[in-house]
Amino acid sequence: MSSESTVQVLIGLGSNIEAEAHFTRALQALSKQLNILGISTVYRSPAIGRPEQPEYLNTVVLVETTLDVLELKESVLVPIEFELGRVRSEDRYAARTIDLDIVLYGDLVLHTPGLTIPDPDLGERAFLAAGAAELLPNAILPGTQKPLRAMCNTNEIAMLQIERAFTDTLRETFIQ
Ligand code: PH2
Ligand code: MG
Ligand code: MG
Repeated sequence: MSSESTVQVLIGLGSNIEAEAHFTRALQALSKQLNILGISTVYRSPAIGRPEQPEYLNTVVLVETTLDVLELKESVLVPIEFELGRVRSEDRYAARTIDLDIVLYGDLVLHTPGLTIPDPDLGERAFLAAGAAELLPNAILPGTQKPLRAMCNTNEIAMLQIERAFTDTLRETFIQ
């Protein structure tokens, strides 16, 4: 069931297998189903938990949707991951063609076995906190009274490599 009103949502993208091609394909698929309002800086960083794997590219996108949170995950994000060759394994650190995570969904706070929102990785992963704060610089982290930008650890953000040219290409392609 869809709600009547639109909600602003942050979606985290990650890939460490042919990341540029998979980001482009994922954004093409997302843009057919949602209104893409913004794309954060794309960051390159070592694979957390598996330093022997290829590096990751990560970005965060701001979208607008009328879908409820479970529809967004199950009817949009999971099918795109599947179409793009994502293989689910027991290993939560397995290399991946594309990972699409709901980082924020309006001001929703949700704790279920399958889905936790805001994404708890916001407090752990600099590329997520930086991307989220870049897109919503004045937002409060739902469930807290803290500004979203307070999640950013400036020392860790300084370690991230910025993919300037690819960021610009994605914005030119997908943002009006
Ligand atoms: N996702 C993982 C494991 N490691 N490392 C980086 N740099 N970026 C990710 O998105 C990432 C990761 C699975 O949760
Ligand atoms: Mg993830
Ligand atoms: Mg995921």
